[in-house]
Amino acid sequence: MAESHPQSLLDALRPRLAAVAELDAGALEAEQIAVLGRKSGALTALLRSLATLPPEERRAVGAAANELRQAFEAAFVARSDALVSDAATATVAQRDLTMPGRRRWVGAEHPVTKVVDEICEIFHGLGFNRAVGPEAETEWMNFGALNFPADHPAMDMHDTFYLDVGGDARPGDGKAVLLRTHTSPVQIRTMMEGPPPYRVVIPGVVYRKDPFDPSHAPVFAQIEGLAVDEGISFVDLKGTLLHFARQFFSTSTKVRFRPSFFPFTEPSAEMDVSCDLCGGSGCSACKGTGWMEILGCGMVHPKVLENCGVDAERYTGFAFGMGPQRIAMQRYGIPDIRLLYEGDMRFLDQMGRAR
Ligand code: 2NL
Repeated sequence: MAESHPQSLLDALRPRLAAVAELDAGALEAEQIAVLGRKSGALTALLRSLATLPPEERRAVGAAANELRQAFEAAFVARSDALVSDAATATVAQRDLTMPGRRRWVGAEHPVTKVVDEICEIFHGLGFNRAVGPEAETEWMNFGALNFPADHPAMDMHDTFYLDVGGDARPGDGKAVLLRTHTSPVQIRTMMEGPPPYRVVIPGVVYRKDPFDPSHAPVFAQIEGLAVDEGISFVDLKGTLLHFARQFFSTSTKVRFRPSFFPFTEPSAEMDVSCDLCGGSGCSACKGTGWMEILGCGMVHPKVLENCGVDAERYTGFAFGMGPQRIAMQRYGIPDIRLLYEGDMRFLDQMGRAR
């Protein structure tokens, strides 16, 4: 019979025990299978065959075989642990400890938030306080009180988001509820609350049925301002807005006023500022004109004052409105308004690095 004697098999395995400590990961796995594998391990087979031995030999060989199995098991575990810790040490050794750390993202103010806060701060320095109000308004608060004629195209269903809040209100009757198309209703509320003087700036979002394209959005930011007191004239409007432009852009910024029309102001104007990129000589930012349009303004229409219970014989005022998103796009060179809505961290990260 070719089957080896149990004792000589034990003698053959002993030297392999000492060699375990030198095996690499692959050889270790092969040796574990060859010695203690459940199906074909040499020692496993020997332990299984103990039952066939004569009793006195079974005891002696059995004790030696079990001792050897425990020794192999311990050696395999020890070698496996050693290989794992060697690998970890090697990884640490490959690390470049002189490499600069990665800066952690700490967030940045959104460019529109920065522009809105800066504008409000400048007007705060002139005695204007911030006011806010609801985004859902009645048609009267958004249009009627502001002297819009009943057939004004802005009141069309195609331009304004009307909300169906039940009841029998219909677009055009003043009672219909809509998403405000400008922040003016907050000024209306301010004036209805009590007598002048008022000096307020109103930042907020407004809604219009516009496409979402590079220069339009159906939800966008606006800032309006209002000053009403005894003896306020167009001179106060010009002086206030010139001061604002020089604070916000630069001390050498020039302004010009062009006649315009709004139902809620008379007279009305658009204010341009000299382009601070080219200094007025003409560039891509100002489309070659040397001027950038930044706001609309005018003297509050007496009808609007009366609609709010303010005595238009005694009080006069000026008002203005601007789009802080357009101003932020001009200032930071942002080519597409949609970038202001996407929350793309790469964009916000660039903004965080901008001044
Ligand atoms: C623009 C023009 C403007 C106003 C807004 C206003 C509000 C009241 C009374 C009178 Cl309650 N006027 N707001 C006045 C002139 C212009 O906005 O181009 N905005 C982006």
